[in-house]
Amino acid sequence: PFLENVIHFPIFREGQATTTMIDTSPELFEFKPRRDRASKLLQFLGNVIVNGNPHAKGYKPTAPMEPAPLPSWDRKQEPPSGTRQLLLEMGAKKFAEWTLKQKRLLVTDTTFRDAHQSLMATRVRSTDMLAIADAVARRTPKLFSLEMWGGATFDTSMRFLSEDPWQRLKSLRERIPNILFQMLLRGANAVGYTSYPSNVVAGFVKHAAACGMDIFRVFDSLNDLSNMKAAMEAVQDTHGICEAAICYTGDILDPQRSKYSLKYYVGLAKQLEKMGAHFLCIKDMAGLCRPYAASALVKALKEEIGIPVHFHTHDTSGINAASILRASDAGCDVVDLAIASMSGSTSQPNLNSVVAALQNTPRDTGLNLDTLNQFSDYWEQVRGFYAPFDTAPKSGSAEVYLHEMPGGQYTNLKEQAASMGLGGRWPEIARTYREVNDLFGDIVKVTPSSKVVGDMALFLFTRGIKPVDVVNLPPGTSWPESVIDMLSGGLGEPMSGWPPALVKAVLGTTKPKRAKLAPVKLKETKAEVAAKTKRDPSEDDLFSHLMYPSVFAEFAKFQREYGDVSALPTPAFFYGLKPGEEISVPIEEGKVLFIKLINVGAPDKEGRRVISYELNGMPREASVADKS
Ligand code: 3PY
Ligand code: ZN
Repeated sequence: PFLENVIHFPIFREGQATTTMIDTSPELFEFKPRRDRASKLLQFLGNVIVNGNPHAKGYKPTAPMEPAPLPSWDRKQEPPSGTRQLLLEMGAKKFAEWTLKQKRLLVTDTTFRDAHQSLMATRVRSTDMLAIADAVARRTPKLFSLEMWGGATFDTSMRFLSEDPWQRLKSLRERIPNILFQMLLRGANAVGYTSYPSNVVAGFVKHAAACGMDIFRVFDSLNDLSNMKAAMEAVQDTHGICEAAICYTGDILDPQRSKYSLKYYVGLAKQLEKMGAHFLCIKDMAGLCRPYAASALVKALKEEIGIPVHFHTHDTSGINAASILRASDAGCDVVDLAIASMSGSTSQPNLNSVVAALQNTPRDTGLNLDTLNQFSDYWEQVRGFYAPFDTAPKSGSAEVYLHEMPGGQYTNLKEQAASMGLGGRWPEIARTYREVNDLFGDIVKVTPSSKVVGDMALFLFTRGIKPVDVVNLPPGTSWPESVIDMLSGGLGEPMSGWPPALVKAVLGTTKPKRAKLAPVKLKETKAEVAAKTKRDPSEDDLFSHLMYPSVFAEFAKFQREYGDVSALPTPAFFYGLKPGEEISVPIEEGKVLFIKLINVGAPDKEGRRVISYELNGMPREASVADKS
């Protein structure tokens, strides 16, 4: 075991070993018995069975959760060629020209990313996407793209699902080789909530493209285009499509709200086209772009810019399918929609119904409605697995025009308020959120700027301070870190700057100076990651660490203890097994573990329980400390 430890020791593997290595590395003498993959999984399951999954909010299903009905697909058929082949043949610029020539309305399916980010706190696990992936590749090859990565999926997958976001990307890519993959990239904030140095953002983009990402939707949370430059340039150095977004807020049809006018958005779009964007996205993250505003905006953009227009919206108000149809009539090239049972409310409008609406019209999408309805049946059942996280409003609400909260934030902030015992006061919190927006000078609100507004709203609400009174408070109030950082310029500059009276109230008279972030030394960082994770870090590990150092360290520790738990069926992962219940877990191509729970023993003197299983027909046990 000593030699085994030495061979796997990162310093030794990197050829950096010296004679002091043995003296300075006591871990070389730790000879823990190595558990095999199956034992690790049984241990994890045992913990969930005895103590519950700490991320399942204590939810206990009242009835067994049946597997979701998988749509059939022809196993002999290779996936037909699709948009990905076109992109790889033509390159991004020619592919954009091809897009402009299409008569049909092109459709992006957001089910794998924004739909569950907005409805179920981003909790959908890879296994539930992989199960339907073969059917998606063969039965909806006419989709323009699948939005399946980025945004909040990167950290939530490690933080709450204990699975590797890079593996999700690579596994889905293998199963779906024909449809473009799309991700949401927060400009200089990449997939995080803070700014990263340009070389980190560029390295992240390059690695994501190498793992199979095709379309990078780049935005900035204050529409500060200088924050998008490095990410856009990095995408332009890959095979991928640089889709630059203008974040939509306010109402272009409202003369009282003149800050965010049609002219403002067209101006931004023109600059982004000049910066080399291949596509332009209208990113309506809160679902504020009302139907007639959508026609006016798309019409103006189609007249003023020469690249395809991609419309992203949310159905929070309940009326945004109409915005999609108006955008389509105005010549929009591509729209974002979600499979029926994963659509509506804070998610995207209903893909199936929009497809039906356009049948036998010049903009018929060419997608098969029967297939989409089968996909919806699958997702309806899967959605039930995530019941404790499924907290989106049941119906559309025009309240969104007051608070202007992004779809992905709404459920999160509501949960946060509920956990502080403020659930019943939501309408007042929503109003405070709006008042904080006005205090900040009426800003674009999307991750991370929306989070800052939310932090401030809760901060003020819980202290009974009215947002208008902030500028009159005495100096020395301890404001939330995120507010101090944003007003110091940490997220860039909003149009027309921060209100001076607010800056003075929060930061005092010292003028904040922000230095440009120095590039990270990637090679040295890799050595740090090796020391932290006790393994030879991959590029995946490096970028996971750079985005979220402590979340990644926790995740790497989890992996050492339990291995890869991503293939466990979701009900077993969150809620464990009942005696007699059996699951199958495909751990690699051609290798399946059949796990049956036989018995949960009584606690011994130390409070440990023996869990008896059958693993592929043979008895196995795990011993678990009962924490109750
Ligand atoms: C994100 O940044 O995660 C978003 O979905 C913004 O709309
Ligand atoms: Zn969105």
